[in-house]
Parts: sequence; structure tokens; C-alpha cells
Amino acid sequence: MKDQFIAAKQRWAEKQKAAGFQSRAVASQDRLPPGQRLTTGFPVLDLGIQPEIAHTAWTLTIDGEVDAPVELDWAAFNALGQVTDVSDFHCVTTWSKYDCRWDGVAFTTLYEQVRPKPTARFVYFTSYDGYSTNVPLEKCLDDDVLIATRFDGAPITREHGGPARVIIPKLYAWKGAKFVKGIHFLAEDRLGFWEERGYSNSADPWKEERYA
Ligand SMILES: Nc1nc2c(c(=O)[nH]1)N[C@H]1C(S)=C(S)[C@@H](COP(=O)(O)O)O[C@H]1N2
Ligand SMILES: [Mo]
Repeated sequence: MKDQFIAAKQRWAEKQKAAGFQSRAVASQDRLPPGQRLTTGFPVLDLGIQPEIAHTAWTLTIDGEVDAPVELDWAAFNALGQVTDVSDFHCVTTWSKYDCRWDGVAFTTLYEQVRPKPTARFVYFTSYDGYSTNVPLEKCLDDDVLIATRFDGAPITREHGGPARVIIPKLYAWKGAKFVKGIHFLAEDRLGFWEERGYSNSADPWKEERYA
């Protein structure tokens, strides 16, 4: 886990050094996972609740199997090192959106700060709308995983999960919690909102892991 963490940090650094963030020129059908179709809009998927969280009321709690649990307020969160990543977004309801540009804090930065114990193997995300989702820790340590506060250069709107949302591009988008409120490191896996309701636990769009 440690090696993977360091390698991911390194790749983040390399990415940030690269100038500009142009769209990826991938002239291949392989870019669209099986069963997906491309959309140019940005549909909204939620539980019918779009909580309004003022920056002054926002906190992010990171706890569980960690040596240094923390509750970050908006200023403390934004004072952490910032990254940018452009990635494709795949919703299980079959739409995909290319080249989403997200700015925020790399998951690895938070990982480093809270110092997970060797027992930490899963991550359980909670949100201000009552949503939750779970992801194996190793998937969260990829170099494209971040807690985003900006989309395409502007603050993430309330409908799209602002003030901050989790982005895990290699998994179906339900694994990325909008309105994120808590990041809990666990020794044992615990199913999230959709995972408890029949969605796949692994959620790899390339393997079409939609439902369990
Ligand atoms: N808190 C919260 N996060 C969530 C959801 C939700 O209902 N609540 N929906 C998920 C699903 S199914 C998808 S496809 C994406 C949708 O993000 P969007 O509304 O910005 O398109 O958010 C995911 N994260
Ligand atoms: Mo979704």
C-alpha cells in the first residue's frame, strides 16, 4: 500500500508539472466503456435532495482506522495542496461524459495527513444528503482520485455536489460521493447506499460491473 501511495503521489506531481490541460486526443472507440453512450450535457443524478451547505458550515471529517483523525473546515481543506485532473465520467445509467476537468485535493494528500493504520483496507464515504458509498482503499490511491471543489474552472454547483465531491474516474460515478461530509477508513468493507440496493460493489465500467 505504501509503495502504491508513493507512486501515486509521484504521478500527481508529474501531471501537475505538465503544461496546460487539453482534452485528450483519443481517436479510438476504446474510450467508451461497453454499453455506454456519449453525452455532451451533464445530467444530474441524486436522491432528490440537493443540500445547501454554506462554506462556513462545511466540514470534512476523516477518521476510522487512522493515527491522526481530522475535521477540516473549508479554509483548512482549501489550504491543502491543490491538483487538477481531466477524466471521463461514466454513470451506470449508461451516459458518459468526456474530459471533465476537476480541481481539488488529491485523495493521497488526505491519506498522508491522517496516517491510516495497516488495518485500513476500505473507505466509506458519507454525504450531506444521507448518501454513502464504499471503495477499496487501493482504488482510492490511484493518481486520478480527488476531492474536487471545482469543475471546468468554476466552483462545483449545488446540483453537481458542491461544495466538494469525490471523483474516482476508473469506477462508475455512483462511487464518487457528491456533497461529501466524511471519509472513514475501515478494516472491513461496509456497503454504501446503492451497494446495499443491488449495485455492484466493484463497479468497473470496463467490465460492465453494474449490478451485483
Ligand atoms: N451524495 C450523493 N452523491 C452521489 C449521488 C447522490 O445521489 N448523492 N449520485 C451518484 C450517481 S448515481 C452519479 S451518476 C453521480 C452523478 O453526478 P452528477 O449529478 O454531477 O452527474 O453522483 C454520484 N454521487
Ligand atoms: Mo449514476
